[in-house]
Amino acid sequence: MKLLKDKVAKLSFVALLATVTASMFYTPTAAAHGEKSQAAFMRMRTIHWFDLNWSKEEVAVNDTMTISGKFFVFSGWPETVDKPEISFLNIGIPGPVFIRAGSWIGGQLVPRSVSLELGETYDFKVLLKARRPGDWHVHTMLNVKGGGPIIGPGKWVTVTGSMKDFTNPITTLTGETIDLETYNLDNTYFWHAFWYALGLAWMGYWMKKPMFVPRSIAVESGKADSLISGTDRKVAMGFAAGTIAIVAMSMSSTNEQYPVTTPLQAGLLRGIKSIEMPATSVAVKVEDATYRVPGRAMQMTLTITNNGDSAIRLGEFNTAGVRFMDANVAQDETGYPDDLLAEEGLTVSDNSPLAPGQSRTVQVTASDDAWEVYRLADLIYDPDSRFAGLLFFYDEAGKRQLITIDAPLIPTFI
Ligand SMILES: [Cu+2]
Repeated sequence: MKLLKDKVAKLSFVALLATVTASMFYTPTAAAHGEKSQAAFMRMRTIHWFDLNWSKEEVAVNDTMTISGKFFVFSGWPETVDKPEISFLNIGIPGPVFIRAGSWIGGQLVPRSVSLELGETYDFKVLLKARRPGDWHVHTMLNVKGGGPIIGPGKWVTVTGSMKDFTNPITTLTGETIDLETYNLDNTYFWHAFWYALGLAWMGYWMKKPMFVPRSIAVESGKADSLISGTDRKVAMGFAAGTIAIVAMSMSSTNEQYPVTTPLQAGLLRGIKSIEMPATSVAVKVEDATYRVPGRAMQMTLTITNNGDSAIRLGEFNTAGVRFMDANVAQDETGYPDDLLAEEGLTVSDNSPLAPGQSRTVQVTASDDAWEVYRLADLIYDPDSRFAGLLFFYDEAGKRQLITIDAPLIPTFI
């Protein structure tokens, strides 16, 4: 019986070990990092990222790359997300695998939060400097105070080299060049170790003598005063005076060593310049929009009117970072993330050139597995079944027009 028990115990231990080991080596590669789980209507009705460009797909430690593009702040912003009056242009990476060497909106450096306006379009650029080797899914993102993170499309970028080579030099206004990667670390370590040691010394002084039972008895029998001797008082005074002296002296020596210091720079940046979007000559009316549940496509009936002087065709529908394209009209040349790019995902019942002055009602189907993979199909769970997106029309000269659409999106069931 005992033998059997031992065997069972041994086997379960082996099984446990195997499970732990297996789980240690199981690293699924997630292609999205957070955005999939967010409400679909929220992703479709907040920030529209477009014209994104990642300058590199592979970068060595210490080298830089840029992510640039534009974002449109949707006018029909959801009620449950605070308006982007206090927002921060962030980058979605697992820790500082890159450092953000700079970020700009409308040509202005934006190290602080900014104020954005509904209905405006902004251009942005983020300069990243590679720090940790690996394959990283790099997202643009916007943090909205009172709203949360609004995650843009992510693209895989490979960093090569060795992290120990990473440096982050800056030249201060006092003319000194320092490496922010290691600057002041020794000093931080020294002072924390010093004060920690002093705390231990104080405890050590008292711990030399018996600590608990004899002292408890002494206190209970009314002889508490006998526990603290004259020497003890001197040592206590020594610690107290010494601490104050060290604080005062080190404070003044620090002021001597760093005579020019400024407070932390903070505060909202207002007046961020948006892009003047060219006037559009296409009018689009969404007659209805549906999506089948389950399914991986949405259908729209659009009435398109061309008020311009050149014939136009619909090239792209973009919602929540997923780009549905009609390959006959427009192709992506930016290396847009594969999982978000439906190169032939857009079908238009009649996508022949729409002549100036003409109007046409067409059936448009946006179809791709991204609709399911990125859980836009999960709109069925959302409390507001409305969508929004961008339509890109191209005229004969290849000139592009951007139209935003927004309408209820009604599910159909089988
Ligand atoms: Cu990701």
